[in-house]
Order: sequence, then structure tokens, then C-alpha cells
Amino acid sequence: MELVFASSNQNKIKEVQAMLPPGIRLMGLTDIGITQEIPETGTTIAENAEIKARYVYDYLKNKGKEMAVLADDSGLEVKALNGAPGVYSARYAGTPKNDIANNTKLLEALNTETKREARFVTVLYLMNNNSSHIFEGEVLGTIAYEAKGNFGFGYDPLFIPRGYRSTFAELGDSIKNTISHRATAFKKCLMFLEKNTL
Ligand code: ITT
Repeated sequence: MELVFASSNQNKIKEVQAMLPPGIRLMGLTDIGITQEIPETGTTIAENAEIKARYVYDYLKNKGKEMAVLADDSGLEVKALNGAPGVYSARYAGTPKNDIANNTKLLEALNTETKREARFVTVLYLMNNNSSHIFEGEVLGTIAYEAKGNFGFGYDPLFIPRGYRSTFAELGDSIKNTISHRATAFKKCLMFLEKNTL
């Protein structure tokens, strides 16, 4: 089946492609002619996942194409910061979004903090012409005292998943894609797609 993935984040797309079985062909936003940023105006991660999926679904529908669309909205919630950056993870240090600036700001915000528990969350919103479905995943961990590692993207150099001593950016794709927030959400989504035709 063909699935449109409503993301312009190339790293995210790469991660998702690595998790999909061969029977699913993922089309990115550029494949369907969307080059503009989709406004993420929701106040929760779940709302933003739905906004992105609907935007792309309506765009295709206006062009006379009815296709299944999947959107992924993710965020990092830090306990000592009352859940920040959360829904504002992408633009935590301002616009345009910048991973290094976000990581620097997070380290500064936790400068004197020893309680560094955090969680990554992914909400997937899958929709077609007659139904929509939500799949969620999370991974618990802590925020490192300095950025480490070169794999992954975003906050990966700062996030140490529970049970490990290294950041996602040090652990690499094979471990991240087994235990991450996105991996858990995708396992649920793929189980659904195996049992249901869209
Ligand atoms: P799209 O909306 O186009 O998919 P985005 O990068 O804006 O791309 P999100 O809104 O889901 O995606 O991401 C919010 C922020 O969280 C952003 O700064 C990402 O870099 C970061 N992020 C998302 N998933 C991540 C992951 O698996 N590891 C590290 N950081 C991640």
C-alpha cells in the first residue's frame, strides 16, 4: 500500500522508512508537491499530529486524490521543567527551528538541576476517507549534562533512555529504533495495518 507521511523532517522520514515492512511504500511531502511548512498551531502533541494529517489529506483531496495519510508529532517532556519543551519542542529556542540551539537552551534551563527525568512522546495520526486512528509511544529517560553522540537528530544527543548509560545519539539507529517513542507508536500502527484494510 501507499502511505503519505506528513513530515518534512528528513531524519524522521529515514527512521520511519527503516521500520516499515516492504509492502508499505512511504511518500514524503515533496513527492506530493508540498514544500511549505505546515503550521503547527495545536496546544498538544496529539492536536498537532491531527492538524498535519488533515492539512495533507485536504491538500490531496482538493487535487482529486484520496489517499491514506500518516502524521507524526513528537516532543520531549522534562519533569523539572513542568513538561517543557513539550508541544513546543521544535521551536524551543525560537524560529527558524534549530536542533543545536534547542539543545543548548535545554542544557541551560537544567543548569543547576539534578533531577533530570524526561520522556519522549510520539503521537501518530492515521487517516483516510472514512476513519482516523491514533497510536502513541513513549520512552522514559534522563537528560545528559552535555550533548554526546552523532547519530539521530533533534534532542537525541541529550536523551539517555532508561536502562542505558549513553544518549540516543551515541546508541545509534538499531537501538533507538527498537526502544524509542516512535518505534513503539509505529509497532502499534503496523499491527493495526496488518489487521485492517484502509
Ligand atoms: P515535521 O513536523 O515536519 O514532522 P518536526 O521536526 O517539526 O518535523 P516534530 O514537530 O514532531 O517534528 O518534532 C518536535 C521536535 O522534537 C523537533 O525539534 C525534533 O527535532 C524533535 N524530535 C522529534 N522526534 C525526535 C527524536 O526521535 N529524537 C530527537 N528529537 C526528536
